[in-house]
Amino acid sequence: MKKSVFIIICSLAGILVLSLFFVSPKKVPEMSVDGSNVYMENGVQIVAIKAGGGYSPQVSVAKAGIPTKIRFATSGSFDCSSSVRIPSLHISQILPQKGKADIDIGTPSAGPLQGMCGMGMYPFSVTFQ
Ligand SMILES: [Cu+2]
Repeated sequence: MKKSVFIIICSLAGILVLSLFFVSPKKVPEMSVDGSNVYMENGVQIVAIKAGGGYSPQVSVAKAGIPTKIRFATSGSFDCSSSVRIPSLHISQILPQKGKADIDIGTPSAGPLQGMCGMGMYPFSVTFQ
């Protein structure tokens, strides 16, 4: 009797450990190639990206040739994704821990724009076309 209880507990623990191993990490990068996070506001194109534990969507597609701002939304983000860098535009900005911050990127020409967190650990990109 005691032995079978022990076996059951052990196998439950085993299943738990295995399921954690298979289910937990590895976030699939969220992509938004349909432009659903891109909209116009007073003649300015807004690319909305959430920051916190990385950037979401990690890949966005927007239109080239119009004045554009990237609007970062944070909600209690204390990790380094609240420090944004866009090296090709010499942009380096600390986002508020909670709220929204616009980064004006001017009028982008066609091509990809790469950004990342302060440490270069979390990437994001906006492809202008
Ligand atoms: Cu980082």
